[in-house]
Amino acid sequence: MRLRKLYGTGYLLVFAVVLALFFENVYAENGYEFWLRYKRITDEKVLNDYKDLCKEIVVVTDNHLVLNSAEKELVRGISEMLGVRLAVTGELKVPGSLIIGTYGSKLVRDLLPLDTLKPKTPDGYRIVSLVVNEKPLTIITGRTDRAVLYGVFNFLRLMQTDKPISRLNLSDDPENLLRMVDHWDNPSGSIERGYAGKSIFHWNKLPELETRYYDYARMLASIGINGCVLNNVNTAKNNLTGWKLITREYLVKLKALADVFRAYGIKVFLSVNFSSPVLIDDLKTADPLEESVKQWWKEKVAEIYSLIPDFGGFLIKADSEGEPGPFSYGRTPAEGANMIAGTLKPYGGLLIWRAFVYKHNGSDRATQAYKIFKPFDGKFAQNVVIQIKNGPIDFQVREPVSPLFGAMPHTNQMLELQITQEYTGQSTHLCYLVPEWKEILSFDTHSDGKGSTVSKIISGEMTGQRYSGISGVSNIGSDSNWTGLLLAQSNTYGYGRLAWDPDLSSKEITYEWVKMTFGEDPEVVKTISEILLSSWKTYENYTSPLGVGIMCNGSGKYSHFLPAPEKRVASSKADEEGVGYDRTYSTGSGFVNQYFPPVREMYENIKTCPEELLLFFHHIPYTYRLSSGETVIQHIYDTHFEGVEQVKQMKEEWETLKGKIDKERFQEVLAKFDDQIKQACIWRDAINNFFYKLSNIPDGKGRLQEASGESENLYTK
Ligand code: GCW
Repeated sequence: MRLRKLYGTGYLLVFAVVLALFFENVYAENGYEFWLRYKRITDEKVLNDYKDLCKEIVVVTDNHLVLNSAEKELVRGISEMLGVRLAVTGELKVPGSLIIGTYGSKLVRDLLPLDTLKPKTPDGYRIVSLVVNEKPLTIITGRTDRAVLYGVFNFLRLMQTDKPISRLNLSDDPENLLRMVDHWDNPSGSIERGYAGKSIFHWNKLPELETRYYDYARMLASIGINGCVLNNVNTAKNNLTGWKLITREYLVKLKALADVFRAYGIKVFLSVNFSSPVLIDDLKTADPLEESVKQWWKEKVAEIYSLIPDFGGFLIKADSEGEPGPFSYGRTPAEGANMIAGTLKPYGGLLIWRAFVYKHNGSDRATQAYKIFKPFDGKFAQNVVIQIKNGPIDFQVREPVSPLFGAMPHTNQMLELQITQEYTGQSTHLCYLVPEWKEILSFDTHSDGKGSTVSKIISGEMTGQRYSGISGVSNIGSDSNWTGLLLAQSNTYGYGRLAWDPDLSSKEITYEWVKMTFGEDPEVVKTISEILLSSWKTYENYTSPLGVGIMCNGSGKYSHFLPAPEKRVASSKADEEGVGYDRTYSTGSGFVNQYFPPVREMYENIKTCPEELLLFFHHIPYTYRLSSGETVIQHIYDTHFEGVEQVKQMKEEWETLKGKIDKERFQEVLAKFDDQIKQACIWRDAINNFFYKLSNIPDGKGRLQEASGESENLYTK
């Protein structure tokens, strides 16, 4: 009133606008917080229910690093979501306490003396609601501090997704022991196949620490990640310097990062070069059977563990794409891996050895990894884990599962997925990969009869192998929203959730992420979830038909982004009559033989081979009729036209969100859809015209002419 009298209403209005602008800027959403946004809960009833159960935090073990992180997160999350200031104490006083601590602590022991739902694994957490002397309490516990941290993140997730937190009785163990993220970051700051800026690891400034390191570790812990490889598997080719990271100069820097990650329950790993003794200390050889070489690794590993006692171990890309390996010395992968693994063993370290090994020798690349590794089943040391890409080629939008899964039952195996979208649209195309990963994980290899799914193999359930799990090539970079394409954060999130629990459904994961990232409005949740869930198939539609595989360009700035089907004839086997790689055993490369029956027979027979993989396994005339009654060529044309329409539709659906989500993120995503439409047209026209030229069969619906006008190649060099 007084203000109005003094200045008149005009001033008040200006004041209000300035204030509004100020708050808008302060609270501008740029994606930095990931899904850990902890927005104030606005529903009064929910807010009050939550407040009654979150009156104070009781931490029952003092001064423990990981538990401190759990406490900090709980305070932060609850204060922000409920708008309250929480007291943190060491003893129980009021109703509505949240108790965090391990089973080992006295209070938890007293409150849960004979807990029948105790988690089975060290990382499994337990959340229980109790009533003691008529007072409601919540206990978040587990066998270890790390488990408590996971429990805290899950408790906060319940609140972020509007779930009740009274009467909780949860016990949740991760399916996989190793839940890792692999960075392909180079010490120089560049990232191989990175599309979100530069590396977040600043080796030139370390050991100086940055807030971003802590925020990154928090994010990883929130989805249950417990291991992180900090550098690229390519360590020396094209003058890369990743091999230097195990020199003293860098180990001190690594120690600083390891300290940050440790507080969030994450072990650090490094990619190392197999010829490190030669590169670093000028040894004459890196032959794994040479005493001097063994001694070198022994001393190096001892040095690393003296600085970082919980160092995770090494990841090695050996004998592959220019990286050296035991083959150079006439030794086997087992001889190479076991020697280095032996030096890590006394410290509990692991040696992760990649199965991505092939040669450009004219033989079917899909067959090679199996031929190289399978003979060594049972020959690898117990702390060696063989890391296998999901498919036999290379992270294509559609590939069959690698036949190595289940083929080495006496060897630790782990699955490698690619979160970064090298072949799936990089930071321009929305391609939500969770539905694809679900298909991979639930694929039945029949390695030990029906039900031998990839997820049961990599969790060790089928084989009883001790070290197993999953790794994902990171999509994180220095962009303010971390992933470049904002919606690609859903891939990071979904990866972590699946690594923890492969049985979660795509829909569940998607809804969680959307709610935490964009809020509770049911229309918003439904619209964004549907967009995400359809995007992988849409991308497949306008890029690569029927599992044909690589259709993109190979090198240069836009490598693996633009279509170049004319350069990929060696793998698509497209000719004037037909298309597809004959990998059958009766007439083709014999790759199908590497699968267990009845999978082998299913792929061998053109009638039982799943149509989405038809061209991966068979060479087929363009006039062959698919189950829809369409010919292969017409199917190619149709899906490519349809794919572009689907992208346009995604954009239209996104537009309905205007005013329902914040302006910044709304606009950012909208602009990306415009780019995606242009790119989808380029793909559609390149693929369709390529097949038209080759087959000379026109589109039955007469669209090819029109289409070529719509795509303008923005990337011509
Ligand atoms: O697909 C290829 C990528 C390379 C990558 C390699 C690998 C790190 O194009 O960039 O190198 O796979 O997985 O080793």
